[in-house]
Amino acid sequence: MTLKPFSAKSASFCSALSSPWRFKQTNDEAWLPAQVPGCAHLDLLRQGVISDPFYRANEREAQWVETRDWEYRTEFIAPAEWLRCENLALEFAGLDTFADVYLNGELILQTDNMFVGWRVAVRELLRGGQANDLHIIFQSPIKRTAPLYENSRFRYPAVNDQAEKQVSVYARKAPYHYGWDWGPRLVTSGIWREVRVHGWSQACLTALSIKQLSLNANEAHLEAAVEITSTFTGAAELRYRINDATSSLIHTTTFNLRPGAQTITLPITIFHPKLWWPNGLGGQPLYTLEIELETPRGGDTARQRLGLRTLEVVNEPDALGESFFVQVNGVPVFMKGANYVPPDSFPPRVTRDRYKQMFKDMRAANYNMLRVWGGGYYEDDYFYDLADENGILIWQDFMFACSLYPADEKFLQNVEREAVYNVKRLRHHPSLALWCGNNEIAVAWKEWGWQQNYGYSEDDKKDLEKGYSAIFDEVLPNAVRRHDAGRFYFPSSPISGWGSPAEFTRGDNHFWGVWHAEWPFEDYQTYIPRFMSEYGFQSFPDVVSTKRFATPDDYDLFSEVMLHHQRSGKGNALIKRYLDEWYRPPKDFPAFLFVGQLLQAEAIKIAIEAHRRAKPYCMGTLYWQFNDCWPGASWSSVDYYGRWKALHYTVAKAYAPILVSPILEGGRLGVYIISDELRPREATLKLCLQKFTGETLWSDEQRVNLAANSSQLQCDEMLAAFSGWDERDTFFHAGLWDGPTQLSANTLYLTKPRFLELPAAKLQWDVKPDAGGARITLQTDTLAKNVYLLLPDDEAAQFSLNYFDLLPNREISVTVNSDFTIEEIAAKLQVITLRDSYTP
Ligand code: BMA
Repeated sequence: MTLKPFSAKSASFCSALSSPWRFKQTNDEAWLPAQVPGCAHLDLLRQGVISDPFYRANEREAQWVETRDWEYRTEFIAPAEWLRCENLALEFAGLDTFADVYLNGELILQTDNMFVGWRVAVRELLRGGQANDLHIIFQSPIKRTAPLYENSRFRYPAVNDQAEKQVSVYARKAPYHYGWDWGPRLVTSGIWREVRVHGWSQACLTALSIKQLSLNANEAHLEAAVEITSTFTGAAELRYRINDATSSLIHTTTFNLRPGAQTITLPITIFHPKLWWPNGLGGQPLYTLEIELETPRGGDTARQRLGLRTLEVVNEPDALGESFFVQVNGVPVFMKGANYVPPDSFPPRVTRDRYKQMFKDMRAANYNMLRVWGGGYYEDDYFYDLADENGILIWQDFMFACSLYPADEKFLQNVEREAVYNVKRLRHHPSLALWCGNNEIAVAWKEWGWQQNYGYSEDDKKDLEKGYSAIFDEVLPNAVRRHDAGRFYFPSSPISGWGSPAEFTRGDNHFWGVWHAEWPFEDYQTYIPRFMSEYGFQSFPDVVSTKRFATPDDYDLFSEVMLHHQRSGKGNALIKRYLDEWYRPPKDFPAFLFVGQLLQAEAIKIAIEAHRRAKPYCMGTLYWQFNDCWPGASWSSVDYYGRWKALHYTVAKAYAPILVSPILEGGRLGVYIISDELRPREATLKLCLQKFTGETLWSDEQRVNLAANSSQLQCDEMLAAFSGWDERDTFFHAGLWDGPTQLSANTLYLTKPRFLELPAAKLQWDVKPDAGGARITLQTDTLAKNVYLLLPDDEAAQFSLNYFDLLPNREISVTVNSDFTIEEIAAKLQVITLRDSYTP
């Protein structure tokens, strides 16, 4: 059905300022071309002044940029359309960070927070018919905050700030810019989000909030609060409609406007509402509310999308401790996902295509939640639109992580402005699940030794605790209460630490026993919390990605470049230590990169399956971390260039709606079936114990009833009851089938890979054309463990499956997208197995 257009009488507009920009360092004479949105580093890179800071150790040579002041300038002619408006505002969606903004020589704005958007009325200052000069001077964030650091009574902990003088806490600027344990230090300055011009006459729409009053199968009742700013007194008309392809009913209301700000409330009813569900449980229908305000000589228009669902975070004492789970449309939903860090050290170069691809990657791996972690920035509107469309619930941290912060009046006001701005910007997204005050500050204060290591006096401690409380118990929750009432807020993630088993009964947990404390992978099966919001294990990018930032001379785990691209202190040594325990020594560096990824995937597979088996005691698993801001060693499952690591392929399987999970514990072989589906179903469970050569020692087939939304132990056998097996050459396989459709399959080895006697499999494959690439069909006689496919010269090639085990006498089909011809693919395709990583 076609919708009638609105009358479109209002002459308001909002458009990006598109005139060309120039930039320079304040002390320089010459202006150079700039790109806006952008930042000084990106402009310097384009001008050839600095070299790619991601390549080898170039980052070091770019450090001077953070200590300089940068100026940006553009000239623009105001078109007649603008000048017809009674009011014109310049809107800066993001200035990074300490900016003085001049229009035609007049100072119109001073900023100190990269996380907020700014709006300045400029009608009086704009010149008609001649060029207007917009000039922005960014003061170095380091120099600007240095006096605060120097004059402070004490040092604030900022454990990831990679400078000697840790000034990051004084600036409301993305913390990771100052360095993190997975990223470089590149402290940017610039116009990092769009500059727009908004023009209107008499009245404009400044904000919109939609409250869902009730929701049932027949009707949804909503209330929209429309904030209006007016320069006019008299009658106005407001027309609005909800678009959902079946209805286009326009409602009209008239009222009197007075000068200043006012709010109009609109009742909205949606009949037969379609519910929004997280990925995996249903669709993501979205409605659009369109509003048009009309006054005799002006007005404005606005639109906002919405989704209908109920969502509660249930965090309360229960018989087992303290729950932490998400309930959507009345159903407790197990959360599967990861932690998200900024996808680039330079945010303005993240394109829409990149965002789209990231959400495709999350969906392909069966995510239903992503935690936007507090050391980056509040993401772009487009990011949250994609979360809505893809059913990815967003756990939104406020941008505070692993540090303590000042809490003087000025700082608190700045934080309040930031919180209100972002809460109002993001609250309408159906994907928004919760707000969290900060990352790890509460546990750090108690358990990371800050109180001793920083030499605080008792008075210092009291002040720091008071300051903490002012931000996380007052300013932030008040902003949520006032502008997003009803949404769950909690001050700090995690709620519990991992020092004692009792902690694992309460709330969410970041379990870093594995990795930071060097505990064994098996501990993931012991330390299971009510909700696991962080845990992880590192790997390097694969060889195709590594050659983009390093040369073959750097191909050594302890080379200068590989150490430079590892920012977690003892990271490379840790990878090696765990690798030695689990795998045979890789024969060379490319083989190490391959096996290092298997190691990471192994660790996280153990954890995810343990968490899912423990449902509903445990109701969520978010591994650290989905993505990267640069190429290097990290806990990510998708590397900086967008290439899936072995981990991402493993996660896709481990997060499938139905999972069969075999486990060997003390000689008992248990097979669990976990279903996230909301309906029960029947299936066939096929089990077998096989030699690597293909000989079947035992097999079984049974019909099983899968209860909805559950984890059940389906089968429990003593391994010793079977004969003929040897842990070095035997595997256990479990497959769950619905007729010819495989719902889940899983292979369990009886010992660590390094003890396996892997046969020299005769792997054969053929390559046939397939839409946009090729289909590769592989066969083997004996077990081929961890088949790794790669097209070394095609950095964008993505295989539908990779790093998989091909079982004896089986066949598997894999598709790959590639720009190569089919002949090139066939000729260049490399097929490697785990056995090849240690045999010459
Ligand atoms: C967690 C995160 C990050 C960090 C990661 C790996 O604590 O919150 O601060 O990058 O661990 O150490």
